[in-house]
Amino acid sequence: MNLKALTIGIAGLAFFAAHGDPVDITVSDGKAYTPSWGNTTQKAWWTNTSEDQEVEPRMIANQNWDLEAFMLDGNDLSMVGGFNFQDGYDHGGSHYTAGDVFIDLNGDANSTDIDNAYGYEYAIDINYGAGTYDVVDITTGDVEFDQGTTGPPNNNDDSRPYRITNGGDILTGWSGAIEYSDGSEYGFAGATHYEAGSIDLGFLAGKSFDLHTTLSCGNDMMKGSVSVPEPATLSLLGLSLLSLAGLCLKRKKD
Ligand SMILES: [Ca+2]
Ligand SMILES: [Ca+2]
Ligand SMILES: [Ca+2]
Ligand SMILES: [Ca+2]
Repeated sequence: MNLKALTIGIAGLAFFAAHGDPVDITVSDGKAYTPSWGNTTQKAWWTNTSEDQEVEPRMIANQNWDLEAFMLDGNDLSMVGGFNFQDGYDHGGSHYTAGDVFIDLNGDANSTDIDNAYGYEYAIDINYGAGTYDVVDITTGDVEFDQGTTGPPNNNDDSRPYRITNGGDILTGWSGAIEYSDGSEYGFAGATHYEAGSIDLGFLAGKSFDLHTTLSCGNDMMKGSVSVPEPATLSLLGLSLLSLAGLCLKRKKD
């Protein structure tokens, strides 16, 4: 390795945080079809192999309810789906809406512990109609949640939490506007697509985190994950690059 290669290597590290190269950060939401349920017509959508063309087990299975991916472009987060984030979706005389985005910093997120904000540290509190959002610290213990219809008899309470309605502390300087597009450029399956972005996650810079979102009925939920190398790992990598460069320089002198 020479100094030119070293420079390219460091530029490569910086590239991961650059704009213009959206990365799919979606991870499996951990639910899967159980053969004993016996429904063979919809089970193709109740898989755990992909988030696209997948909804939660026993929920209505089609593109209108499909949450497809969390995309991260630099610090800008977007959600892509067959579900219409901006307008919601009408079905059976009810109106269904997309939920807030929840952020977990320490791996203890869950769908049951409402008293501890389900283990989440932040909520992106989104007003889809107005196209605005706030970042809310929800570790204060006085946060109120709306569960929508994510409960019995629908067997989808695993999709919680849906959204916050009150409490928490808004992070000054991190509120913003939601941008909408048709999301078709990402190539997910299904005829119709929607995208809601760009949410600035700059307040999480340098941190690893997990994401969660769902719909008011819990018909589909989606998780995402970003893993940032520990500072110790990065300095070790830097040191080894530098020592390699030093080694090459020494050899050139021989
Ligand atoms: Ca799809
Ligand atoms: Ca899905
Ligand atoms: Ca947590
Ligand atoms: Ca899902």
